[in-house]
Order: sequence, then structure tokens, then C-alpha cells
Amino acid sequence: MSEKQPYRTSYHFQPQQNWMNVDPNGPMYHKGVYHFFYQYNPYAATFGEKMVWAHSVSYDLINWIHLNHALEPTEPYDINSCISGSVTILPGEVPAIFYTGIDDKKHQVQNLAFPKNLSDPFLREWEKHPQNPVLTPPAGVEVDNFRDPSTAWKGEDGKWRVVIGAHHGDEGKVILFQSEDFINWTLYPIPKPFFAIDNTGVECPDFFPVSINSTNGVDTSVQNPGVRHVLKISHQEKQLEYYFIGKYDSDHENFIPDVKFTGTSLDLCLDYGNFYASKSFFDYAKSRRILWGWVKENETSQDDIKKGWAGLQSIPRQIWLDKSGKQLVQWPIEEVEKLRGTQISIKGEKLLSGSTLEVSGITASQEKVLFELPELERAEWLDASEVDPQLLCSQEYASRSGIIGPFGLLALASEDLTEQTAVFFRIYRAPNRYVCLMCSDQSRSSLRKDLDQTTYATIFDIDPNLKTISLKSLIDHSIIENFGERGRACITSRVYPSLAIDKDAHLYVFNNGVQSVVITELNAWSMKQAELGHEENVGSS
Ligand code: DQQ
Repeated sequence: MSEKQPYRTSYHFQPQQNWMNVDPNGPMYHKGVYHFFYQYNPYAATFGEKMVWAHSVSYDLINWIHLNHALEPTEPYDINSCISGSVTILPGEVPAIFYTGIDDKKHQVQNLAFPKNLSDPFLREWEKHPQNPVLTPPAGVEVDNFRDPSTAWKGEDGKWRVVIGAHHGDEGKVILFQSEDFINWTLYPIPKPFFAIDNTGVECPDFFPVSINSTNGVDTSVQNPGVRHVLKISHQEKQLEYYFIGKYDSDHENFIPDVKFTGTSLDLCLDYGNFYASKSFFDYAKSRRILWGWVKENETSQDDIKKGWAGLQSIPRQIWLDKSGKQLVQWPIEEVEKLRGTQISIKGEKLLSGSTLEVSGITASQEKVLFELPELERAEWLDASEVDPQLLCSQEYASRSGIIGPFGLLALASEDLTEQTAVFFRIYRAPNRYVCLMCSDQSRSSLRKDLDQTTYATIFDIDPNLKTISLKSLIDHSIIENFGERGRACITSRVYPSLAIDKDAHLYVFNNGVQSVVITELNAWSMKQAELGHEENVGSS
């Protein structure tokens, strides 16, 4: 690994070296220990032909102990890679890994593995099941596009169900299999797939219930009038995590989304930035559902090889159904707060039009700010029923004045502001509603011009009586995870500043709207380093 590592993070999960693809695989809580498996190429900082399931354990989801690989390509049915999958906890607290193997004919098949020794608290060794592969590609599915089994759930009839991503021609689909014993699986005989979508492959489907009236999560098998169901797909073409809230009828294996996919900005994404192949799990310890996602590099493969590693994981996020029932809400898990050090607070400071205020005295790592808004009627008019938020953000960048906004943060900024990642809001009046445009502008994130300069964006409705709007940002050397309006809109970016590194990375709050906004409350903390190390270095107790 090269010596200068300005882009390695302080508190995000990352491998010590090489490539984390980094689909999260089979996160789970088991008898007091959190387990995290992930796609990993042990041989290089690039995608490989022999991907393994790497394995780490934690007591708090923030500090991690790296263990030996849980699964390696050793058998004819996975000799060309052990790719993504999930864990299901079976009765008797027995975790089962369901994963995709690429076999000796380069077909994608589904396999099972179980812990070798259930009394080992870290479940270090895993045994592949003698009946593998337990599923091969069915008719109507391309042999190399049948992958990523979800966590399974049990229906009221006692049978297990699992969904798997598939692809045939232009159609991406999610197909469902059932099993009485978790070993023998059959395709559920319905004339149409569980879910289908045009012009893309579907990867890493996730299917889970959410409570209607609580931020608490529920086990994946729960089905009752108190829950709704969520289907999440990784859209291979757009590299985005789309989700659908709907009604699930297990008698007919029918999932009816409340709203259909439109291919426009109306579709809901877990994150509108760099966040892919996500997976959730139910945390029995704290009765919450937790979501992880892979945050890719934006540098070139040559850069990855030079720095000797690639790929990050998002901070685990608690996820629940918004009170409106129309969308999910996400928030970084509370455990990340254990790393908070020096705190800076600003209260009641008015940001006049064109002003910038430095938040100094911290290493600018974690930040939560609440802005008080002016009267919304003053907002400018957005005369479009459907807009492309990304286009709008790239036209209405942070420095161009609007009426209410842009206002927000300039993160990982150089002192002279030639480098900055602007994360900002701008409020509009639209027909019969008010909307908020949220942007994360990478066009000035680095002096290097060979990097991705995408401006990530989303637009969402706001309550006409909204008085304040919040932004929480987890800033960590080369990653900025943003949670807008109390977790209703998330945008993650990877940035590679050349000046704004370590103590030269500044943080500012700004307002370029004509109307003033008030910082009701801003709290920012320097963050301590999370502990991530191999078992022999950090001890196993
Ligand atoms: N990456 C995995 C696949 C998955 C894709 C291979 C998503 O199983 O479909 O590492 O990033």
C-alpha cells in the first residue's frame, strides 16, 4: 500500500488493502456479536475472478475485527467466485449463508453454508452444504444473470421464501423460490415474476417489512396488519438503489407496490449519490432494521492500484417508514456518536445573503445543522410538474443566487475555497406544493479535473408549514454522507481533494439566497478513529 493515504477514512469500514467490491453480504446479529461479510478480492485493488466472502465482527457496528475469509472459491459450484448473498437466522439461532457461486461453466448458481462450530462466538469457519448447488438458473433466466439471494422469510404456511435477482434480455426481474426445509428450493409457479423492470438487470434484491407506526424494525418474517413491505432493487443500469413500498400477500406471492416505477425523479432511491448493492438486516439486540451500502471509488483503477485499496462501506443506517407511509427514513446508527470528540456549537446565527461562516476548531468530521427558513411564500416559482433534479442542480450551483437558497455546507474545502464540496438546499414553490432541491456538487471537490464531477441531486416535497430544515453530514476524508431533512433524502459522495486534506480541510456554512436563513443550531464534532484490525492485532475477546 502506498505511504501517503489522504483518502483513507477514520471511521468508515474499509479493508486494510485490496478491493472491497464491496457489496455488503449477510450482515447479521448473532448472540451478542454483529457479523459483517463483504465481497473482497484478496489479490488486487481491482475486481477479480476469484471473489471471496471476507468476514469481520463487532460489538457495536463501528469498531471491527477482521477474521479469515468465511467463503473462498474451492468447489466446482463456486470455483470462479463466491459472489453476493445474505444470511437468514434459522430456528435454534442457526445462521445460514445463502450465496451465489460462479461455477466451473461460469453459470451463476445458489449455494448454502453453515457455521462449522456454533459455539464459536465469532463463527469463524463455515461449511458448504453437501447438496450445493441448491439452485441453478431456471428457464427464462440467463445463466450468468441469476444472483444475490435475499434474506429468506417464513410465510404463515411455514414455508421459506427467498428472492433472487435475474435478467433476461432487456428485462430485469426478481424471482421467488420456496422451500419447506431451506435446502430444497422450487421456483414459485406464477406466470409473472415477483417483480419486473425494463432495460436493466436487477441485482441484490432486498425484501422486508417495516412497522407502520414505529421507528422500530421487525424480523424479516413478520406479516401482520401493523407492517408494510419494502422491495429494494439494485438497478444495474443506473447504479441506484430503488425501493417500493407496498402490500405483500404471501398466499399468492403477490407484491403490489403503492407506486409504479416511472424512470423519473419521482422514483424513490435509498440514496441519490454513490451507494449501491445495499442490504438490510434486523438487529434483534436493539429491535431496529439496519442498512449498509457499498460506496465506490470515483478515482481510476490506476489510482486504486496505486493506493492499494478500493471501496468503502457506508456508516450503518437505521431505516424505518416515515409517518406519511410514503417513504423510508434513514439515520446513522447511534453508536457512531461514541466517536465524538471536540464539539463546536453555533446557535441563532443569521446568515445574510452571500455570507459564509467558517466552522473552525474541529477536524470537521461529523456535523449536524438545523436551518430556520424564511416564509416559504417568498420562494421562487418552479414551473414544472416533473424536473430533472440533477440537471437543475448543475445549473443552479451553490454560488448562484436564488431566493430561498442555495444554503448549506461547503465540506472538505480549501481555505481559499478553490476546493469545496457544496451540499445545499434550495426551496421552490411548485403547483400546489413546496419542494426542496437537495444537491451535492462535486464539480469543485478537487483541483484534479480527471475525476467524476457529477452533481448528485434529489427533489422532495416539504410541508408548507415547515419552519426549519436539517442537514446531517458524516465527513470522513474522502466520503461525505448527507442526510437531508431529518433523514428523508440521502446523498453520498466520494471526493478526492488535493488541498483540503487533514488539517487543511475546512468546513463552512453558507447562504447564497436573497433571503437570510438562521442557523437555529449547528453541532459539529471531531471524530476519533474507529478501531479496525485483524484478530491477532486487536485480540478476540
Ligand atoms: N456485485 C456482485 C454481484 C452483484 C454485484 C459481485 C453488485 O453478486 O450482483 O461481486 O455490485
